[in-house]
Amino acid sequence: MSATDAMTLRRLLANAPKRWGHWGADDEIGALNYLTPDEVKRGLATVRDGRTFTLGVPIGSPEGDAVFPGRWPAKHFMVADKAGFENGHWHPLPGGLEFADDYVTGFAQAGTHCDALGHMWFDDTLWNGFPASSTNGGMTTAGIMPIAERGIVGRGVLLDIARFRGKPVLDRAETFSHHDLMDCARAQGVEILPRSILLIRTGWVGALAAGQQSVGNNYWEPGLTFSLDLVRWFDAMQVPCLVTDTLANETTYDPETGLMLVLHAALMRNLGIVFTEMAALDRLAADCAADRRYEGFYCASPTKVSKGTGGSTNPVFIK
Ligand code: UVW
Repeated sequence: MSATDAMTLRRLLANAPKRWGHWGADDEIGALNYLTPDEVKRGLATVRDGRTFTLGVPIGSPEGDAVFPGRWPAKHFMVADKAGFENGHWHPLPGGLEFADDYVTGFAQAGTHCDALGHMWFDDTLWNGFPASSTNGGMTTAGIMPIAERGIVGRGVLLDIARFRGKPVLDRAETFSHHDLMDCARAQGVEILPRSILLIRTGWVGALAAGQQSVGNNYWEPGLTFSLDLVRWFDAMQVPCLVTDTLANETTYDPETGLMLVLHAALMRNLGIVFTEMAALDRLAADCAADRRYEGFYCASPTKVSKGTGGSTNPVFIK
């Protein structure tokens, strides 16, 4: 980023709200603090018939998973299998049991995942004012562990922007705002209450999986785009966690300034809103469209990666 870009980002965020210190100088979970036991009960109270939806995308697929440019897909290797017993590499356990073991390696930010609040920063400062140097060699502040210890549990609201706009999937670089979220909620007959976990469907992850979109040069995904009003709205609504079916939860470039991933700065770094990305929302969305119920109990927790910048998750939504 050039010095001018950095100045532009500072200017954009100069009057935007910031929640540093709000939950104490040591806080590492930010807006998850809004998910009090009452919010967990509010989420539970939305459950009517107990239908469950898992929101994780598969990883380690032989053809390669979609990942943000600069990353590579998870790799999955068999370490022990029947062939290894047949060729004498492995021997049955006393009693005769044999086993299959495997090894999975990949980016913490590949597949459905939560970002640690310190995953992105600027001006050498992470969430809550922690120094960027605390990322060196592993996240000693604002890593994924405190979020994983806490869990993300509450009332979830699905906002199906793609369906609301009458299309299966949003276009490359197509944007929407908090006004669109409110209009979508109204059309769906669901209320976005303060402290609701927002799940926004664009259709993008489904389109990537189906090969209708791909990650390549000039990658530019659809999504929310920065405005001061939008950041103020997220703050006023006390949104604890933003879940989307895109790789990075926001349109890749701010259409006005060309800056990249501005909401990672405005919502994650400054407000402490936890980002959960690459959720599979198509099946849930079809169900919500069928029964016109767009709220439910949302429950997720990332993997406890020691000093990690993020962690895989397979959230469960219960209606
Ligand atoms: C990027 O870092 C680009 O996205 P994510 O928030 O998935 O980690």
